[in-house]
Amino acid sequence: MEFELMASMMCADFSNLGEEVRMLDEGGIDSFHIDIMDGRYVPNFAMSLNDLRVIRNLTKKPLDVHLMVEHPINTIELFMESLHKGDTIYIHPEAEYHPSTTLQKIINGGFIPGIAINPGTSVETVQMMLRIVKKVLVMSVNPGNAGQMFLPYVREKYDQLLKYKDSMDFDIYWDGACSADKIREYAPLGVKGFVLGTSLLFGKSRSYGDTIKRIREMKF
Ligand code: S6P
Ligand code: MG
Repeated sequence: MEFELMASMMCADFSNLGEEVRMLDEGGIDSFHIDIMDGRYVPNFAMSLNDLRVIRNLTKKPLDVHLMVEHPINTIELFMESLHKGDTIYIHPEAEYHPSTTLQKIINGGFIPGIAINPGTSVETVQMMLRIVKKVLVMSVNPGNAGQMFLPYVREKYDQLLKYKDSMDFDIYWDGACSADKIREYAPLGVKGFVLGTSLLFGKSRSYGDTIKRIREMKF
């Protein structure tokens, strides 16, 4: 079974960032998930432009940029200038007056357009955008922090999106409280990728490479 694994870099050890990226890269991670926060759209600051630039220069693998900022249209060019074509940019539709304009800008820049859907946002609210984007990042926790509890009511949203995804041509990604049992359950149903944070990858006694291998072999 094919599925992608992304490392949530806000959970990495920033005192040793170069080594963290190297170990994840060599350990077989598919891409690096970069949580950008502005302290307004979410009540936290995780990573910002300089962190993204450093990581972009440390690896050839794709970056997966999750913008948790108000009105990303105002600053998106700074991010696009710092990325490689083919990297992914997710916006939160609630954070933008005209999310379809911002998504079009992402497409025109040569990046993969995505939306992140908060636990409290319905699929119906973002229905038309499903026709524009290539990726949908389903938040299984409220945005802003790592290490939170899984919110069980989001299961209904995964079920709904799984029904739409083939006819509308987008892939579904999991973000938040991703444990091994969730991958075991949802990868066979068609969820394409999983963001790994403190629940499964970081702060454990196992090496990143060992954890990633075990997840891929479903030996967890
Ligand atoms: C949350 C952020 C996520 C977290 C990730 C952490 O605002 O978008 O990407 O970093 O969910 O994973 P975990 O396993 O600690 O919940
Ligand atoms: Mg995220």
